[in-house]
Amino acid sequence: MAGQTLIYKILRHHLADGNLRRGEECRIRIDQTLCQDATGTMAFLELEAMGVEQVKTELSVQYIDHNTSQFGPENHNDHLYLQSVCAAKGVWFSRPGNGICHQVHLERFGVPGKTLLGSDSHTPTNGGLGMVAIGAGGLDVAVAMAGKPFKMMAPRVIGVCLSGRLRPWVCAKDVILHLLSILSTKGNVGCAIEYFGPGVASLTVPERATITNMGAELGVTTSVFPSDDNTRAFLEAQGREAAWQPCSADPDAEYDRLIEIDLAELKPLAACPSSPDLIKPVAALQDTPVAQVIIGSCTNSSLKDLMLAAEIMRRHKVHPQVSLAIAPGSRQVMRMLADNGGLSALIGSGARILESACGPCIGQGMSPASDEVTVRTFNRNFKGRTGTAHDQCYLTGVESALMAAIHGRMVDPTTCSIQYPEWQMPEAFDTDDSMLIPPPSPAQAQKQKIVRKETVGQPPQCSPFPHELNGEVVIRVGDKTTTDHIMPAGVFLKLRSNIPEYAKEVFNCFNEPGKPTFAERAVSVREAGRQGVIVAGESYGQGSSREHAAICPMHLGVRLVLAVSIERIHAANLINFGILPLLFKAPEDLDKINQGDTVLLPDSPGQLSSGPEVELTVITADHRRFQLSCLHQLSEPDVQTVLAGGLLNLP
Ligand code: MIC
Ligand code: SF4
Repeated sequence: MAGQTLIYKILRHHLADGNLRRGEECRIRIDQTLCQDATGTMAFLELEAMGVEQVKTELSVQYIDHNTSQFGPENHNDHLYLQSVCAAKGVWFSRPGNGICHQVHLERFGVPGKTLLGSDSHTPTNGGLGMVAIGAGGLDVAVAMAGKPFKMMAPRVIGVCLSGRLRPWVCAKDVILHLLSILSTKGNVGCAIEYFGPGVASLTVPERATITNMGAELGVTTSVFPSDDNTRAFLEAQGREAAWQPCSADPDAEYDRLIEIDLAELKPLAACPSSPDLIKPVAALQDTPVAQVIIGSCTNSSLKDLMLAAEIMRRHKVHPQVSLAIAPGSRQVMRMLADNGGLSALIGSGARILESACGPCIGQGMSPASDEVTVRTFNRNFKGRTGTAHDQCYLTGVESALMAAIHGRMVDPTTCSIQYPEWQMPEAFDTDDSMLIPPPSPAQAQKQKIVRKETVGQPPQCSPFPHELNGEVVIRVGDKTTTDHIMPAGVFLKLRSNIPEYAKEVFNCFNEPGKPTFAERAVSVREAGRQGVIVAGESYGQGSSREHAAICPMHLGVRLVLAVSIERIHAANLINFGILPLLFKAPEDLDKINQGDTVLLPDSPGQLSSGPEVELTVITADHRRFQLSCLHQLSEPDVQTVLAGGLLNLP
């Protein structure tokens, strides 16, 4: 029998139900959960609706890192709700200013060999520590906090064998951008990535975390590195040596697909506008004028990243045509940078220092000028995510971003004459946890009053799925439609706990001036007693885990999404909120359906329960009628969830 992959070793250890056979459904025990505020408010409202008194995980943490700009009372109202509900339910609370959830979790909580479920798609960042860390919708995380196992498909494992060592000026970000150039952002549903090989030992934990972080862009379920001496060194320096345990795949582990990467052969790369898989060497972009550079986000804002920035900017000034902004990933990073003089070097160079939070990564300020190039060390560059409709956003590692900040144009960093500053992991990080509030004793928790200001809404409600669906196509969208396109963040992020208001913005990037908006069209379909239908191409629902991309369409009466393919987290969110995800049996049928067409699904309980095939009738706007064969990938419990109108309607 072949040896085991690390992912399967960890999954086997956590198996609660089902078989660990690739492609089959299983349920795994979740040791830790994390939530961030933009998804956490809804997750906790759902947890309350489920009647859970105290969370049942080993550890659950709520971070405030996304909605920290606080224009108007909404964000702070959410923070107060979250702080109080965490105290009532037994959850750690990371206060605003303490940093980005994934970075802080890596520093203070992640444990090799454990499972982590987070209501954020970049939760696999902690795979850099040897965890099976998975992103999910808020409701799935609430269910895990309630102590129930997480339902997932046992993944196909892509083994990535690393050899060699990165050359100076080539960085961990280039590893994952290279992988994105091979695997792209679509077609990887049901896969997971495991890194192994002699090159692993040359990468520090923060570098590994950069790589696992952007596995989210590939659409894989999780990405994992082994836990080795570097992991131990990192945990020791965090004062958490007791959390270390070694874990790795068996030497003869078999992978479903093998990719080999010689780190020494990689070049500095960039993801070009407007998808993380449009990869070019920075050399091919040489001399492209750049107006803005931002270093930060959960991908590239560790102490290692920012010390590199500080060491280089100590001897350089920001180009007069460039605005350089820096958002340290955590308070720990910010403080160590301040104490060792790095912050002063950055300020001296002309950099603008931002809060330790997601900030510009989620469109909270720093939107670039129209059509000007912004170079960011982030993980997503979907059109408009910067807050500027006509943005030109490139994603690179810190090295290439700094070159752009100094020269005002793209420069391949391997061609520069600057000495590459080597970084040594500190023997001890600053481990002041005073911004982390631990859960009180259960007795104290019982006395905790939950603060519920007027803008903190209600958990969503949905009626059972209609026996005979009489739908109308409210929109038809193309390939790679992301959850940012479905439910914009940026200035609308503050509406996350107010579904009726937020729902007005569904698909707002496709609204045309003078014509009814998506929300208005959906509401007229709903008022006519019919159900809304969304038709989409490949890889629908890429990107963010925001369950609002299901909840808000559901609020507007959408009950069916018909697509060529649907990404994992979004498909789960649709089911959780009573929307039926169906796939075209023949992808070319996509071209036969248009906005305004009628879609009939007779006998939904019978059709959904009798196998994967579903027959629809389509009546086009010009009265042509035809049958359309579709497929569903729902398990029997999923079918029951959709028919009940979502998970919250089930006992
Ligand atoms: C993102 O990077 O898109 C976010 C904002 O972190 C999301 C979560 C959200 O929409 O609140 C994610 O990655 O899941
Ligand atoms: Fe925050 Fe950006 Fe990371 Fe999402 S990708 S968690 S918005 S820093």
